[in-house]
Amino acid sequence: MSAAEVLRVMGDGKSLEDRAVPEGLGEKDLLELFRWLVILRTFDERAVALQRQGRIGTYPLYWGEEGTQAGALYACQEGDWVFPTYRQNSIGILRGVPVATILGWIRGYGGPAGFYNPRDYRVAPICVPIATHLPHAVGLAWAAKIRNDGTASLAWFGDGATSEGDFHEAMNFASVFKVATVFFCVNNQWAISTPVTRQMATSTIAERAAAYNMPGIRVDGFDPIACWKATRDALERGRAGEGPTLIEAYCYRLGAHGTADDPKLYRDDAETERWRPLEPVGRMFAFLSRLGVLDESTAEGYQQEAKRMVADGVKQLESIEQPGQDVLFDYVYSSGPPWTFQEGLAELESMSRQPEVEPPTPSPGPNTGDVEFPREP
Ligand SMILES: Cc1ncc(C[n+]2csc(CCOP(=O)(O)OP(=O)(O)O)c2C)c(N)n1
Ligand SMILES: [Mg+2]
Repeated sequence: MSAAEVLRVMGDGKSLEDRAVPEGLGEKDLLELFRWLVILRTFDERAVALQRQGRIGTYPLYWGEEGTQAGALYACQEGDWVFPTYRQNSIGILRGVPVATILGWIRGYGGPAGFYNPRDYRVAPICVPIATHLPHAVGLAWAAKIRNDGTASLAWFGDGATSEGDFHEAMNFASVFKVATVFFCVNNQWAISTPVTRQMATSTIAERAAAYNMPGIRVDGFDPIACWKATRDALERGRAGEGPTLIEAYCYRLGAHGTADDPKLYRDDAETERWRPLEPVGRMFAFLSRLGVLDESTAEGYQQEAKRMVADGVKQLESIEQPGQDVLFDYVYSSGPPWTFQEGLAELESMSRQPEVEPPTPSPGPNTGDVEFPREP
């Protein structure tokens, strides 16, 4: 397959044809994968509503990217580590992280209320700095290779992340040392307001793999089955000692960058509407219905289960006593705080006790356009 070809299994019932379900995915798997999509979608929609109600903080929605998450995770073995970004914030739920913990993280809680122990779930901390988790994913797989324990790692990241040095360093190291890392790039074509055409001079992300002598596979990112297949093949390759793979899941960011963003300011709604019919949840439901694997009532059952799961998580979150600001520092220092710590903390506490002071009104002064710089002594 050339880098420009897009691997796709699910058609759209119109111009895109259905292809055969790849070997290794039975009916039970297809249903479970669909169930995962429904859980992710339900969480995402509820989280946006909670943010609007002021019950959680700014939220990076992923509406439409569920297939890139569930499909890739479903291909992993239990012992494999996954490295999410803010965009895959709730992936841990599919590995048993409580819904309330993820919501607590989005609400800004520290400590156990807003954080899970990554080792318990083999889900690395949700990464907000762009691409910084990629070298970590490679390091983990490198350690596994040295131990020869068969563990692989998978890291999701966006199109924008491919412009970071960490992306290059991780790809280079992984390919030189032939570690079992799957670089799963969700090319949703936007990095906040920067379109992918301003991100790179190549026409695909997959072709950039050639620079590291690793395979670059392009899949339909709205097709969870294609995402599963590409990831399964890449993991097999990694476990066989053949090294890393770059997967480009080509799709489109159907929602805003986050709840604090308004994409109307920088892109045309008409383009978004062209991509919307390809979104994975409705499309997989239609595909599985055409195959005779899924019906309305089973899908409805999944939906009800997911709604209950998220509603219980919200209840649990809101029953937790809100932590104080001192938890901010709980996990910062591995060998105790530095000697300046108490002094800094006292200052912070006194600042938060001070009444708010009205800022002085600036005098208008003559507007000559000249800027006065302080003179050197
Ligand atoms: C190192 C770093 N630089 C800048 C930012 C601010 N920032 C947050 S999200 C984002 C865009 C990332 O786009 P992309 O990698 O395509 O991922 P997407 O948000 O589309 O999932 C930027 C620049 C950051 N979080 N970290
Ligand atoms: Mg992006």
